[in-house]
Amino acid sequence: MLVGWFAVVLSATAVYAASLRPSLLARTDHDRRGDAEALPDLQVFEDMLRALRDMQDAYFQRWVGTWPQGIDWTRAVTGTHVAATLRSISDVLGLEGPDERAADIADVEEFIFGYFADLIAYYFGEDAFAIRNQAHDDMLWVVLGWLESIQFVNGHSTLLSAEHRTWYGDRWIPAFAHRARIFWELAAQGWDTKLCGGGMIWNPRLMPYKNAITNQLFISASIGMYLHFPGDPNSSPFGGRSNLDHPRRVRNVDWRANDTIFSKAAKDAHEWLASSNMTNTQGLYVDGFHISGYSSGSNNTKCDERDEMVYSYNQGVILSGLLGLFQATGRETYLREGHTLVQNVIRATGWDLSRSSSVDDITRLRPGQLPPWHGLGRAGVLEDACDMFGICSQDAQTFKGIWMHHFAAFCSPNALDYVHPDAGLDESAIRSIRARHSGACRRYVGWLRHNAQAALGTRDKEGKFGMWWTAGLLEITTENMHLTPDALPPNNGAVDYRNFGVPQDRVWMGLTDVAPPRKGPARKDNGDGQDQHVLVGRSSGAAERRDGVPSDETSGGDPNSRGRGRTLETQGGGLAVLRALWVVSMHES
Ligand SMILES: *[C@@H]1O[C@H](CO)[C@@H](O)[C@H](O)[C@H]1NC(C)=O
Ligand SMILES: *[C@@H]1O[C@H](CO)[C@@H](O)[C@H](O)[C@H]1NC(C)=O
Ligand SMILES: CC(=O)N[C@H]1CO[C@H](CO)[C@@H](O)[C@@H]1O
Repeated sequence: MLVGWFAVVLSATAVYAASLRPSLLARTDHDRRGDAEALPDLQVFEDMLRALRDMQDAYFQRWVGTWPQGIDWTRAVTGTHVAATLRSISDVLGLEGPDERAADIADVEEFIFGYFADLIAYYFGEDAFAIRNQAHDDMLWVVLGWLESIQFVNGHSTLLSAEHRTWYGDRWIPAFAHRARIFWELAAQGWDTKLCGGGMIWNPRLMPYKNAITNQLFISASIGMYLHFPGDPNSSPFGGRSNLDHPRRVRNVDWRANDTIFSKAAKDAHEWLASSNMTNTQGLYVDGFHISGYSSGSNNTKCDERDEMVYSYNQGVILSGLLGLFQATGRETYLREGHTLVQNVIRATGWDLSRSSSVDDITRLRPGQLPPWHGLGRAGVLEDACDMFGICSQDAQTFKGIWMHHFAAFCSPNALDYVHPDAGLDESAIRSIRARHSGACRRYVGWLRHNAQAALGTRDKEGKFGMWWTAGLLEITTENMHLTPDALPPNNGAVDYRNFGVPQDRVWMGLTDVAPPRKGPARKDNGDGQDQHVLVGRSSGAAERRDGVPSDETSGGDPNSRGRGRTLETQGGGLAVLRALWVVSMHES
């Protein structure tokens, strides 16, 4: 039973493994082999709840209904993490036997409703007016967040009604659905076929840039709308039928559930992205495309000027979209595409799935020595290129958590419970697809556990997670950190605008150049591979906190206190990797 369990987690005074259903307590393969480093599953569950509680205690202000230190899009992502975690907690109740469930619901319900109240407060705290004027990707995070809340509410309501209990959470579905619909509709204006044969424009106020994130978001949000949006008869803010031909409206209809406008948008966007040549030789998505000559009036309309920057989140958001496309169509190729991408990411962290271990022998490293960079990490740990320098911007601090969230959606054990009736799959076909999918997801658990362990190693005395997970695994300090040239991400001319800001130049802004594009962090090698400038992680303007808190330059040996340090966004990342491990490791039991 969870009764004592939840009380103890909430007061955080002790570790107490209550009598959860035995299958939930099932030890993993690692444990059976006696690997002392393996995390017992219940510990993961407790750490996940603790990460949620700490995030809300430290960063959520109830009286304004928001996380004041966030920015609009990172708040939307944070809300998504909260809703997803509530879903995972509710799912535990679903796995319990009827007697235990009945006994536990009352206590768990208090916990759940406490954080669900935060989501309701955030519904009003979210600055919907500001986001209306932001980029198309900013809008789509909002859609994904409220769709996540809708899925949590639906699942939890179903569970409680089976217990003959009324749950008032579902009163909020129309509001959440309305917000999701408004922002999907606004973002859909970014779909453009005049340039590059299709694709979403990132930001209508800059030179045309078609990037991975906006297109992946549009795929995931659109198929999510198709599968989970319950319809929206509320025509605000356009004020009823007289305004139905408002130029920003996609279609003059009431917004209904199961509308193929959404599934068509998702399929078109997926088809365009797949044909856009946006992946590099490692099979990872690069950031996106400009159109050469566009700003000087050439008639070129091709996406032919590629920014080679690789960010973790660009490999993640599409995963929930691919799952949704499978659920809508029954076509297993979407799942295979997702597994290929997941495996490319895992390989690019320097992890060998067949041996379930790091390709580099990390036990032989000298203290502080960084193993080689593999494209999106090292030592088997997911890492963004800015992490090691301590210069990640508020955007970049959010990325790895986003990857984990969408990976968890893709590999959730109940991901394939629902397949749309139009997909035309019979139960035996679904069963064999489920078995293949589950078998593939199970293989990722060792890597995921390794990453969660690294992230847990970054927690400070207050339990706050840092951004550079690798440092938590290898016990890197600013004093002992030692770089060899192969430890550095390549400087291939990519423009790291997420960390350094959009260059004020012709390519991005269509202006006469006023400043040269930033080519990523400065890295002068002083001979022995050590770079003091890099080690201190002195940051550029864009990497400083946008919330006005001065960045902490006195690192005290902890590489995760450099730059912006521990923040709402890094806490969200810690929460997301623990939730991913909790969810995906269910494939082992
Ligand atoms: C894909 O992009 C790469 C990198 O910009 C380029 O070298 C290659 O020629 C492109 N391939 C096609 C088919 O356009
Ligand atoms: C673009 O412009 C060039 C030179 O002005 C011209 O030769 C070419 O036919 C044009 N292409 C298109 C597709 O209009
Ligand atoms: C036939 C069908 O797929 N109906 C779905 C329409 O949308 C609602 C709400 O999302 C679903 O519950 C139905 O299953």
